[in-house]
Amino acid sequence: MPATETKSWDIFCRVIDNYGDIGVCWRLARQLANEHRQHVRLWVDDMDSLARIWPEAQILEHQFCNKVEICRWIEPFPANIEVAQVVIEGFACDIPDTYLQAMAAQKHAGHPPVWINLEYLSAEQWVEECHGMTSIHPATGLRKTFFFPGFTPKTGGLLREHDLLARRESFDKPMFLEKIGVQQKDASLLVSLFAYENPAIAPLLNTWINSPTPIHCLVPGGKILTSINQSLEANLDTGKQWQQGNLFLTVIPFLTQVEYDLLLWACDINFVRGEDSFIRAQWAGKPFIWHIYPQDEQAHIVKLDAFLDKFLAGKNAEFANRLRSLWHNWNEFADTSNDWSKMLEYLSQWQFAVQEWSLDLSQQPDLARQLMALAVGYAPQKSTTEKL
Ligand code: TRH
Repeated sequence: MPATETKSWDIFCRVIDNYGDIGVCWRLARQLANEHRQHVRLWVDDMDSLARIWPEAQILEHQFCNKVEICRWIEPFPANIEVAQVVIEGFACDIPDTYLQAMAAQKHAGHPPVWINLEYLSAEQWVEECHGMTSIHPATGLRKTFFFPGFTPKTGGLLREHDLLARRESFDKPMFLEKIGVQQKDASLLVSLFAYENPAIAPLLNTWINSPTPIHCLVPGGKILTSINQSLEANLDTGKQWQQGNLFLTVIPFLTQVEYDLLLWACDINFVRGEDSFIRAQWAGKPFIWHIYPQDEQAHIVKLDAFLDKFLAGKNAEFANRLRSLWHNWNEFADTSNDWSKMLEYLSQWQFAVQEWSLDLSQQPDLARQLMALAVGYAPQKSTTEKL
C-alpha cells in the first residue's frame, strides 16, 4: 500500500471492565495515527478508563490526544456524524444504530465503508479458519469482516509498532527505574505483578520471603494488591514498601501505557493478565506468567492451554510441564510454590524460550499493517460460506 494513502477511521470501543478493551483500541488508534498517518477517531464510552492508562486524556466529550481524535460515545448517538472510510467495531461492541444507518446511506451512494469487527485474541486453532470471514448485514446489505488477532501467519497478527524491538534493545533500565522511583535491591530478581484478585498469592509471597534469591516485587495498584493486603493483613498503597525475609515489595504508581511497556522490559519476570499486557509481555522478551481473563464454563482454560501448546511446542518435557503447571495453578488459585522454585532453576531456558518466541512472532506482519491492507482491499477475505 502506498505510504501516502490516508483514510479516515472510526474505532468504537465499549469498556466492559478493567483496561483491556480500551488498552487494545487505544494502542491501535495511536499506531494507525502515528505510524500509518491515518485520520483516526476513537469513540469510547468510558473516558475514565482511558485516562487511567493515558493521563493526558481529559474527561471531555471531544479532544485530540497523541494525533487521535477522541470522542465520548454517548447514547443517543448524534445523528449528524460523518461516516469514516473504515469502521472498526472493537470486540463486537455493536455500533450505534444511527451510525449504522449512515453507513447504509454511504453504501446506497456507492461507497460503503470498510466495516471490520476486531475480535478478542485467542491461540485456538479455529481462529485461523474464522479470520477474514465476512457476513452480510441482513437489514442494510453492508459487508462486515471478522478480524482475529493471533499468533500464526493465517491470523490477523498482534499489535506491534515497527520500531518496538529496536527500542527494546536500546532501553536504559537504570534511568527508567529511577524515573518511577524504584531502587532495585542488590542482586534481586525483579518481578512485576499485574493480575486479578488471587488467593494463591499467599503461598507465593511466603515462598518469596523464604527464597534463596532475593525477590523485589513491583506491584501497580489494583486487584492483586487487594489480595496481597488480605494475605499480609496490611494496608499497602502506592509508594509504600514492605519487606520480610528475602522479599522486598514496592507498590508503584499505575503507569502510562508507554511506561508500562518499559516496566515489562525492566523486570526479570512479569505477571500479566487480560489481553494487552499479555501481548506486551511477549514483546518484552522476558519470562511471564499469564492470569487469563476468567470466562464462563472454564472457556479461558482452553485458551490458556491453546497458547501454551504453541509456546511450548518442541520444548524439553520437564520444562514444559513445569511451566504449564505454574500457569494452571496460578489461574486455578492453587499453590504455585513448587512450580515457582522449579522454574527458577529453568530461568535461563525460560528466558531463551521467550526471546526466541518474540523474535519468531516479530517476523509476521503486525495487526495494524494487516488492518491497513484490509482497509484498501489488499487482504484476501472469505465469505461465510466460502473459504480461501
Ligand atoms: O485490564 P485487563 O484485565 O483487561 C481486560 C478487560 O477485563 C476486558 O474486558 C477483557 O476482555 C480483556 O481483559 C481480555 O488486562 P489487559 O488486557 O492486560 O489491559 C491492561 C491495560 O492496562 C494494558 O493496556 C496495559 C495497561 N496498563 C497501564 O497502562 N499501566 C499500568 O500500570 C498497568 C499495570 C497496565
